[in-house]
Amino acid sequence: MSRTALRICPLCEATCGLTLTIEDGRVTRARGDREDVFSKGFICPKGAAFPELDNDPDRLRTPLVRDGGELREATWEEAFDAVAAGLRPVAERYGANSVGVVLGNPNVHTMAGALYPPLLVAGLGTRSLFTASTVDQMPKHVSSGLLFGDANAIPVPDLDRTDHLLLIGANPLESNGSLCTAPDFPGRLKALKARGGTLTVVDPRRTRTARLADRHIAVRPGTDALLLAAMAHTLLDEGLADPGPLTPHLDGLGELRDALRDFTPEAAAAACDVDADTIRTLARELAAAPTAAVYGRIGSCTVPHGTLASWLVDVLNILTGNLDQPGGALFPLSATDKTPRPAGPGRGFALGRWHSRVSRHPEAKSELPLSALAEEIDTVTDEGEPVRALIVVAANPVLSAPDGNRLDKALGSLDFMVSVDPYLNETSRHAHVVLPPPPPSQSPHYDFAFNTLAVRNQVRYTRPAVPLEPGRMAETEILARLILAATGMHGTDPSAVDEMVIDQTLGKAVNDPVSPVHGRDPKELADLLTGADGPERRLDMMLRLGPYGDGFGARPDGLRLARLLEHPHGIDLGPLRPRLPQPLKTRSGKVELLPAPIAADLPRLRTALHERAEGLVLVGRRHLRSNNSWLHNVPALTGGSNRCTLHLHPDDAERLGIADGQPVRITGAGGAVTAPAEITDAVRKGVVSLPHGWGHDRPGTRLRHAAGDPGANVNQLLDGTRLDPLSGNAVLNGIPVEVAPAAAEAAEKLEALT
Ligand SMILES: Nc1nc2c(c(=O)[nH]1)N[C@H]1C(S)=C(S)[C@@H](COP(=O)(O)OP(=O)(O)OC[C@H]3O[C@@H](n4cnc5c(=O)[nH]c(N)nc54)[C@H](O)[C@@H]3O)O[C@H]1N2
Ligand SMILES: Nc1nc2c(c(=O)[nH]1)N[C@H]1C(S)=C(S)[C@@H](COP(=O)(O)OP(=O)(O)OC[C@H]3O[C@@H](n4cnc5c(=O)[nH]c(N)nc54)[C@H](O)[C@@H]3O)O[C@H]1N2
Ligand code: SF4
Ligand SMILES: [Mo]
Repeated sequence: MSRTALRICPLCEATCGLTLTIEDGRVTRARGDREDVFSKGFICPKGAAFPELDNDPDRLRTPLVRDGGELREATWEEAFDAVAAGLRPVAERYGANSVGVVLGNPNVHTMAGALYPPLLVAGLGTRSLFTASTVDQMPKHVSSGLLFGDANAIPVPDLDRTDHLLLIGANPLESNGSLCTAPDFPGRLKALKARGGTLTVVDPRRTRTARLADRHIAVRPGTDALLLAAMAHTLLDEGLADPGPLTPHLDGLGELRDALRDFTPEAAAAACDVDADTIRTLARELAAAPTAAVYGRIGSCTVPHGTLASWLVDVLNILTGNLDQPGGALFPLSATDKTPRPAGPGRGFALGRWHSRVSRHPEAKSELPLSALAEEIDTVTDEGEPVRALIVVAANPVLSAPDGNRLDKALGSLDFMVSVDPYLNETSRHAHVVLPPPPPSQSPHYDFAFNTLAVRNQVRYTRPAVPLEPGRMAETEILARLILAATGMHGTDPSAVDEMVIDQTLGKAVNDPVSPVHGRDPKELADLLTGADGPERRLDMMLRLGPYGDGFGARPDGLRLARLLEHPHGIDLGPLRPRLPQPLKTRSGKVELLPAPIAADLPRLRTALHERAEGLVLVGRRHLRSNNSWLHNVPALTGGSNRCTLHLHPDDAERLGIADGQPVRITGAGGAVTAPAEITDAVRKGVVSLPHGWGHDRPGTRLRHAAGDPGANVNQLLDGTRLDPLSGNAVLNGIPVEVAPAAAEAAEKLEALT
C-alpha cells in the first residue's frame, strides 16, 4: 500500500518541503511539496535522494558498545548503563571540564539538536565545548555580537526584493545558501536579474553562481576584509555614506571614518588583486542602487580576518542605509523567538571570558575552537585537566576539522567517548558507545535555527513520516537519556527533562512584565500545553510564548502547535520587516559601529595590506550532491562531478608539469595528501581547490560505498594553528600549499582506487 507524507528536508539550510511516498513503511520517492508556503515545490538532487539516504543499509540499527576492544551490538539499556559508567567517574575525579562536548552540523537540522544539547552542556557545567561553528560561521556571530549586542542577530539579505546583491565567498548554486535560508536560492537569483537587478560575486573561483553574475571579482583568497574596508573607505571619502533612518541608532560613525583612513582602494588593490577603480566602482554601485544587500558567507569567514570581513559586510549595509530596510539586509523574526523585549540598552556581548587550556584561545559564545580539540585532549599542562571523556553529537571532526590524523590519535587515547551518530565513521569508530538516531523519515522536523535566518517569516512543522521501527529510539529521547546519564541521574524517566524545561521557562515567563503570561500560574499554563510527547509540548510552549503566539489565550487567534498541525504545508508570516532598535542588546542600546575588539584587530589588517604569499594557496569548494563528510555513502549522490579532485589553473599546471587527471601531491603545514589533478580555468591563477569531507579510507568504519572512492582529507593540510584570533574560527581558505606530481608509488595506489 502506498501513501504520501510531508517532511521538511534536513539536508541543507534551504529547508524545502518534501512530499514522500511511503510503501510498506519505507520511503520510496521524494518530490518537492508544491503547496509548501516557502519552498513551493523546489527540490534539489539531494532532496530527491532522500529515499536512498533514509534506507542506507549501512545506517546503524542498534546501539554499539565496546567490549574487549571491539564494538558489538547492544540494547539501549546496556548502552546507557555504559554511558553513565563511563562518564560519571571522569567528571567526578577530574572535574567538569574534563568531559568535552562536540556538536556537529546536523544538530541545526534536527529538533533534538536544538532542544537538548544546551541542557547537556549546562548540566555538565563544562567549558570544553567545541562545535562546527568554529570551522564555519563563528566570525559572523562575533561581529553581530559586537555590533548589535546579540551573537544570533544576523541580518539576512532580502533576496526577493533587493535591486543589487553583492555576494562574497558564497556559492549558493551548489550550497543552496547559508545564513540565508531561501529554498530555490538559484531561482531567486535568476528572479533578481529578471526584474532588472544586478548580481556581483566575489570569489577566487568562477563558480556556477559567479557565471550567473553581472560582475565576477576573482579576489585573492583571504583578502575580502581589505576589499570591503576599501569600499567602506570610498563611501566615506566620496560623501556616499548615508545611513538614512538608521542614523539615530548608530554609535561611532566618526571613529569608524578615522579607523578606515588607511584602507584606500590604492592601498588594498595589490593585496586583493582588484584594481582601485574596480573597488571604487563596487562602492559607488552599492551606494547608487535603490536597495542593495551585501552578503558574505563561508569564503569570507574561514579566513584570517573572518571577523573583520563579517563586520565590514554589515558596515557596508549600514553606510548605504540598507540595514533593516526592505530590499537590504533585515533581521528575521521567527515564531519561536522569545517575545521581543522592549528596545533599550542590554548586557552587551562578552568575548574571551575564559581561555582554552593549552593555546589560550579566547572563548566565543561559550565555545572553544574546534581546531584546539586535539591539543586539549593530548597535551598536559600545569593548569587544569585535559579532556578525558568526550560526548560527540552529529559531528565528524576527524574529517571536518584541521589535522585529522592528530585528532584521530587523540580520540583513540580518551578514557571514554560516546557518539550519537547514525554511522560508524572516521570519528564514531573511536567511541566506546555509539547511540544511533533513527533515519530522518522517522523523526519530526522543526527549523528552530533556520527560521531565524530565513528570507521570509514563515513557520512549518512535520511529524515523523513513518513510525519508529521496533528497536529504534527517537533522537530526542536518546539525548534526554544521555543528559540524565551524563549528569548523575541515570535511570530517571526521560520525560523529566522536558518537564523541567517547561517548568523553568513558564516560571520565568510569568515573572516577566513584558510576557503575555505575566502574573499567571505556571501550573495552569503547563496543563494547557498540547502535543504527543515532551518535544512537541516544548514546541507548543515556545510558539505560544513567541512573537506570533496565542500567549496562552491572551491573543486567541495567535499561533500554537494545534494551529500549525492544521496547516501541514506551513503558515506564511509575511516578508521581513524593519525591526530596529528592538533587536539591539548592546550596552549603549545602539549599533556600535567600531567595537573595541574590532578596533584592536585593525592593525593586523593594516599589516595585511603589504602581505602576499609567494606560492600557491588552496581554497575549498562544495558540490551540489554532497554535504560535508556524510553523504558519500549514497551511490545516487556520488560520482559524476562530485569528485575529490584538485582544481588547478592551466598556467599553474603547465609550470608544474602536471597533466589533467594526473595524481598530485599537495603539501601543507599539517601534512600531505594525494588527489587527481583537474585542470580548469575556473580557479584563478595561483589558487588550487580541493573539496572537504573526504578521506574515507580509515579502518574500522562501516561506510561501504564511501570506502570504494575515499578521496583525500583536505584538512590534513592544516595543523590547527591558523585561526581568526577574535572568533577562534579555523582558517580553511587561502592556505599556502605546495603541489607536485605524485611519486609513482602514491600514484599507483590512487589509480587502483579510482
Ligand atoms: N576544509 C574545509 N573544512 C570544512 C569546511 C570547509 O568548507 N572546508 N566546512 C566546515 C563546515 S561549514 C561545517 S558545518 C563542518 C561540518 O562538519 P561536522 O559538523 O563534523 O559535520 P559533518 O561532516 O556533516 O558530519 C556530520 C555527522 O553527523 C552525522 N549525522 C547525520 N545525520 C544525523 C542525525 O540526524 N543525527 C545525528 N546525531 N547525527 C547525524 C553524520 O553521520 C556525521 O557523522 O565542516 C567544516 N569543515
Ligand atoms: N551541496 C552542498 N551544500 C551544502 C554543503 C555541502 O557540503 N554541500 N554544506 C552546507 C554547509 S555546512 C554550509 S556552512 C554552507 C556553505 O555555503 P557557502 O558559503 O555558499 O559555501 P561554498 O559553496 O563552499 O562557497 C564558498 C565560496 O567561497 C569561495 N572562497 C574561498 N576562499 C575565499 C576568499 O578568501 N574570498 C572569497 N570571496 N571567496 C572565497 C570558494 O571558492 C567558494 O566558492 O553550505 C551548506 N550546503
Ligand atoms: S535544497 Fe537543501 S533543503 Fe532543498 S531539497 Fe536540496 S538539500 Fe533539501
Ligand atoms: Mo557549515
